Amino acid sequence: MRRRAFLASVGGTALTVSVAGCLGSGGAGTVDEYDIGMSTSAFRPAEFAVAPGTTVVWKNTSKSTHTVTAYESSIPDEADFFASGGFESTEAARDGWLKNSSGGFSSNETYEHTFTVPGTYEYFCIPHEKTGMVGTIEVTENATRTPETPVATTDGTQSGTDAE
Ligand SMILES: [Cu+2]
Repeated sequence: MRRRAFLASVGGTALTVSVAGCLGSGGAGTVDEYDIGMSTSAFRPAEFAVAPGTTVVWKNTSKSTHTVTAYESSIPDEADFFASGGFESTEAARDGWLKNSSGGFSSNETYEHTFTVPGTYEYFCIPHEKTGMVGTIEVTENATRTPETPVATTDGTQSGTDAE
């Protein structure tokens, strides 16, 4: 338990403590806000490896509208299908996009999915599939990106702020 009288009497010591705290959070704040960026017509990086249980964050770093849509025939059998917009199949996602651009997300918006089943996942962006906007997620125990090395949240809850 801390005593107010004690804190009030050691202002100099308190300052030292707060500086040490800043250094600590600065070290933790060097991670990026997302794993995979999206340029005008590409996922960057297009190939990304994560350990099982990792939540991958995509961020639209361009001015174009994109989707993240799995090829349901090119993901592990036991894996959950994933697509921005929450569709349950590749066909439903294509339909949704054609009818009202559903599933698309615009500049600076993010989409995330947690990968639990090891294997190879192929996905694409519906409006830019023809120009080669496809990507691969490899879920393997050997990946350096793990649930223990989380990216910063993009909703402002991260305490440290890095320079751009
Ligand atoms: Cu796209």
